[in-house]
Amino acid sequence: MGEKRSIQAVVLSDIHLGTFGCHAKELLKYLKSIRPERIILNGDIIDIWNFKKRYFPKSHLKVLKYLITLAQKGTEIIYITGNHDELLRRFADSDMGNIHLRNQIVLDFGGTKTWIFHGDIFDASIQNARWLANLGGWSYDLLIWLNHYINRLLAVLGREKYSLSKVIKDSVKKAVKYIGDFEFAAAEMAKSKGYDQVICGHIHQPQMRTIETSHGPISYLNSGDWIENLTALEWDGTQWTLYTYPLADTSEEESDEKVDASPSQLLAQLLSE
Ligand SMILES: [Mn+2]
Repeated sequence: MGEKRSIQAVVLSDIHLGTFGCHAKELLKYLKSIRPERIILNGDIIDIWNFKKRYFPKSHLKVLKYLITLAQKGTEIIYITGNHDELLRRFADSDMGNIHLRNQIVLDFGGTKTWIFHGDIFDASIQNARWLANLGGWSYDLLIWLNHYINRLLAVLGREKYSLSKVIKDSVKKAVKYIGDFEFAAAEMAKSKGYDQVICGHIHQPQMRTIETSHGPISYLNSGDWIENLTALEWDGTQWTLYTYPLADTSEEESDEKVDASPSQLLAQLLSE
């Protein structure tokens, strides 16, 4: 690996360590390519919901170990809780060396007062299925393919054709509406509270844009996720950039050894390092 890129801050969210979809190897590669002064983990980093399934490959553990090593070497890490790691919420505001656990935080970036939180607080107010926002292209293709065979079967049975893709298209429309509603809700709330900028995660939709609210314009940023988009927000001291991990470097299959250990064993292993 060549020179590490020095950056002041990086925001990551929705890594979902402990789930099959998490691109931990790619994330570790990315983390090793940068030298950040401060790392902001904006929720759903460790997927504690899925912890009981005992899926925690070595590559996922390596990410945690690497982050802890960075903290020991002086990198400031702010861990903001999300809904998949909400178990940590009751420990919020605790500090362990350079690691700070928070439910939300307000930071200054070049004179811009920035409110950072995960974003699941809007789930109850936005009326749309959460999973729709994560509908990937591959599942659409799969449904078209499936639809083809369903219709062949229906034809054999002498029944009418059925359009699954129509259902999907409507769902995608709903997903797009959900994303728009979420971004607007975050912008509106942040602006009404007097912030100049808001950074969220949660919807797995990377973004950097200005949103017009009833109180004026506000800068809305979202760091995306490490399931589908493999993105991060980087602050170089002057401006924000949305980093996207190069697709060519993505390994599709996980050839990982599974670590078969209970959460408490894993924790003990981590602490003993
Ligand atoms: Mn979330």
